[in-house]
Amino acid sequence: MRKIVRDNRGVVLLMVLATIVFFTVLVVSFSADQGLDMELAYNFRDSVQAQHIARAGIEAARVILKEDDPAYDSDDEEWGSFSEYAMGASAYLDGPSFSGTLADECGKIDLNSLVTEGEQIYREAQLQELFELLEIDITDDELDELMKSLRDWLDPNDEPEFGGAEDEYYLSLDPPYICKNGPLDTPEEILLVKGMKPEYYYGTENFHGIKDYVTVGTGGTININTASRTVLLSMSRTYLTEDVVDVIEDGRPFLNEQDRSRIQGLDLNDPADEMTWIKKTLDVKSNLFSADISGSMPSGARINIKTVLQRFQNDVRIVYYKIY
Ligand SMILES: [Ca+2]
Ligand SMILES: [Ca+2]
Repeated sequence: MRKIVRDNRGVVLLMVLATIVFFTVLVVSFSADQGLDMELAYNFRDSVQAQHIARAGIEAARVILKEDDPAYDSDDEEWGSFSEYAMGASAYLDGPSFSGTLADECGKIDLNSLVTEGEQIYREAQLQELFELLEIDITDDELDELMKSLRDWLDPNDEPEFGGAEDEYYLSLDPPYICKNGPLDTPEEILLVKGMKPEYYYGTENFHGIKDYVTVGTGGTININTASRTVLLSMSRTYLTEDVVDVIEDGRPFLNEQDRSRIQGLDLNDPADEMTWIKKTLDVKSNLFSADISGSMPSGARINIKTVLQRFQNDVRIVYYKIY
């Protein structure tokens, strides 16, 4: 009997110990959970704040563009030094900050203009010349088929050109998708087109891709003040030669259309059809800008926002918005 009682005591002691261990584990894991919850809450709070800071940067970009002189656009204007402005503005925020760039999209080639009525031969030649200037590793036949497929992708009809592609081709893919039959919404959409390889867009260690030279939504005009040397050269082998592009780069900014007559070696009165196209395409102003801005908190939380801003009459609209 005594032995049994002693055994019971042992069992009770074990039960008490087990209970204490159980509650200790519970309390420790509860407070660890609470700590994790708090950390998650702080992270969430900081990322929301970082997002608002980035958004404030976008608003600052909109105001700068609203106040800009729309008669001509050149990066010697205030919008061209947005990154310095962001640094200065952030100094007042005491901790949080935003940084980024505001760039002109009209210095690039609008991919959608490939199907612009009456301009197709010049647009196609320009895009092909771009591939050539960048020394992208693609054969002439592959490039020719890519141009046809891109035209089919953009044009509203469903009849493929020889070497091109419409629904029948895209629906046979895994996963299948339908042909756009309309303008691209973003330049990256070109990656869906038959024959377009990622390396042509993003580049490799051996050549630059077309990414930094193409856009969508500008309507096709090219701003002589902001276009890169490559984009200017791609416009015309005959008229926009290395020498003429030198003159353009040295003569910036061009303040209005008449001002373009300062470009020695480029006779805008030449009656050739190609010159008529150049005269119409080579502009001194822009209507589309991209703002790539990140907001940061002292904790390290960081949110990036990419927007495309369209200047229309007296307003600046956000036409594309991506958080990444
Ligand atoms: Ca301006
Ligand atoms: Ca089509």
